Amino acid sequence: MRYILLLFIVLSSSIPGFAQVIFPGDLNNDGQANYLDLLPLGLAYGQEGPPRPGASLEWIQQPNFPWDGFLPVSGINLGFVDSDGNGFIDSLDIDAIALNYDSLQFTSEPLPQPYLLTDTFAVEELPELIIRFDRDTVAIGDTITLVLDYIVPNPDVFPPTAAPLAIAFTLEYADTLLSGEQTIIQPDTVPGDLMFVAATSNSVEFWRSPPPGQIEFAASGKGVPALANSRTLGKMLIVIEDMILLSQPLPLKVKNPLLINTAEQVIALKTSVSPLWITGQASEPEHSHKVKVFPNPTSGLVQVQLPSPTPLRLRLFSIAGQCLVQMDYQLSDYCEVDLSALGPGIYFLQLQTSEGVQVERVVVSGF
Ligand SMILES: [Ca+2]
Ligand SMILES: [Ca+2]
Repeated sequence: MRYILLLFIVLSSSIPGFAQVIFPGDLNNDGQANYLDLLPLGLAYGQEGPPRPGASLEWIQQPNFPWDGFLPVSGINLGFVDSDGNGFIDSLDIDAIALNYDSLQFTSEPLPQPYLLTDTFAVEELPELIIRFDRDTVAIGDTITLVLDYIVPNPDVFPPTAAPLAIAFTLEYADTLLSGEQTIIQPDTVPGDLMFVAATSNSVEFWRSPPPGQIEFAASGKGVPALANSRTLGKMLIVIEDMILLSQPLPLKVKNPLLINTAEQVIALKTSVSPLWITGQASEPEHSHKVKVFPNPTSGLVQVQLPSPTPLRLRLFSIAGQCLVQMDYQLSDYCEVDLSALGPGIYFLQLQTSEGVQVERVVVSGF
């Protein structure tokens, strides 16, 4: 039995590609299905090879039938890129990325070659990715738009054989600033020459997704240099959660930016967030939810009217902060406080309900 097993191992390692397995969605065979798997798809778009009999999109180990072609720098066999196994590399192969997003596997062999400095296509005027807010003043709860602007200052520096093809980056943010769950990504699908993979903490199909605080984005031409000129890649609609953070530089950063050309060379990319500072705008108080206190000034009785019955704690403080009166109501939308025993002066009426705490300045006038 032991000899048979040994023979099997020798055989399997002696046939090139036999030991390779494919997990659909991990197009670069680096062990994880994610936004970076769009890049090999863009590079190899339109190529054909042997289909994989019995292939499915399920995240299970499936036998790979290596193709003759490899990506020029990473060395990825094109068989991995045909993730649905139909023998064509096209937009349909994105489905496996979405279905299996963030899934991990540990059988990658061989791993893709990393992009090294020698693989860089050097230009003086670097392309730039600008994450641009559509305004500079916001309030809590506002939905604001982040525009993803891609700028090529001088398109002439790129020959057609080495022009920009695909971009990938992650956007990291303080999850107290905005709600990842409410973030909507709208890639620019017109004129349709770009493919996209974009993921927020809840936007990817099924249950797998990036963690909160991270948005992952990739855009690629379909085998042609769709990023040779400036263009808008898309928009992100975000809901502002916290304004306290907006009094400092925005806790929003572009991480791991990657721009590659049609020869799979890396092109250095500048990134920025604009404007870097955003001013918080005080929201108007919602009067309908407010407690009304009247008359004010008063010479004695103060009436308190609430918008709806609620548990209420009423406390009256002197200007020195001493609590003079405390009254608790289980459920009330109206009460009265007699201040006639107090001397003329300024007092603070603190009203605590299930909606929050409101403090009213009350003036007691002389008789
Ligand atoms: Ca991958
Ligand atoms: Ca395919």
